[in-house]
Amino acid sequence: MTLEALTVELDVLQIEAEKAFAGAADADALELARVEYLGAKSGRLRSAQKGLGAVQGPDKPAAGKRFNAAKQAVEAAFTAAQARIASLTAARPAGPMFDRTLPGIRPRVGHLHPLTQTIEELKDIMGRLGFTVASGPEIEDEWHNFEALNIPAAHPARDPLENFYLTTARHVGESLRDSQRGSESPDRGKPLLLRSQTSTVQIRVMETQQPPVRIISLGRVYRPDTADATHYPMFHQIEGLLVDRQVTMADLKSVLRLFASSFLGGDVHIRFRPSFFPFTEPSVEVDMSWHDTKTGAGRWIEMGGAGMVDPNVLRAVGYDPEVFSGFAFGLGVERVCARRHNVGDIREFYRNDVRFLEQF
Ligand code: FA5
Repeated sequence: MTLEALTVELDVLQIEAEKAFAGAADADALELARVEYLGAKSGRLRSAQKGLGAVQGPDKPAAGKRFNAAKQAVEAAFTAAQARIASLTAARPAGPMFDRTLPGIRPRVGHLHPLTQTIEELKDIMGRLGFTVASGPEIEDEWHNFEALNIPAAHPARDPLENFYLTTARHVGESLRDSQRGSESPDRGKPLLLRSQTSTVQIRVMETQQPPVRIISLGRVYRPDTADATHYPMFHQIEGLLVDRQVTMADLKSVLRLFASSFLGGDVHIRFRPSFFPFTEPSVEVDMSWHDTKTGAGRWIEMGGAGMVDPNVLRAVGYDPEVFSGFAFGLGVERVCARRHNVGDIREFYRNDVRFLEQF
């Protein structure tokens, strides 16, 4: 081999090696290039070194010098590429981007709406007093919402302006009362409405069950009331009904007092004010009082209505009022819940503002 031939070979080798190392995109590509140019057994530099041994005579020192220069240049190109790829890898680590030293993001855990919490708690308290939960439909007929509750056709409570009558739906005559009466339903085609009180469930239960009856019913009711701090057009009531032999007003008051102190705390007082409901006689408004935390004064708030089940209602469902008596009550769940949590406006429960709701 001549010095010129070796020089040309080394020139080409150096250029190609520098290009290969500079172009290696990752550690794998760089390793392939290293084996090709710097491989100990069959790398191209190693082959060139063999050619060096074939250069004879006075050219030998110059050939050795040229070989060493090429070797250093190729090794330097490799080292530079190694550093470049190492810095790339440090900036963008392989595998998923996960830094376990970063502070975590606490997952948002939802919880039940305060009204739902209240409903569950009321069921629990009344369950401990021996009342089981009954339910009825929100779309009702006039029999269950009015007539059986001793609210006759001419009664102002039946005014279409006081109720949400449904203009399209009509009774199809499928109620239990209808089936008990035979195939021809007297209610077929009669108007339906969104129930305005949970007292409807009293009737539905008594129609299908003989005394003793001891139930509560919780659910939505609808009235065209203007929304304000204590009213909403859709709200919830808890209805209680106990029918047995020798039930008295004293039983009613005892149950409501136990109920109030369990739910609102021991310092709550209840009072009955004489009132009127067509389905109870005598009837009362139930007020509850507590100490206003701001003024320290006691305040009475109306929570619902109650009374002894009217004999006409007992008769309407086939009970003998000479044998059985009972009490019933109906309280507004929004008002009870607002009282419990010191919320001044029941509309807050329906604004769906998470900042408000997550406090409960
Ligand atoms: C009744 O609905 C009777 N059915 C209660 C009853 C049951 C009496 C059994 C006797 C025997 P009243 O219309 O007063 O009664 O409503 C009862 C409670 O519901 C009220 O005291 C109040 O707490 C709540 N309430 C009434 N209207 C609204 C409304 N628009 N928004 C929120 N709560 C209301």
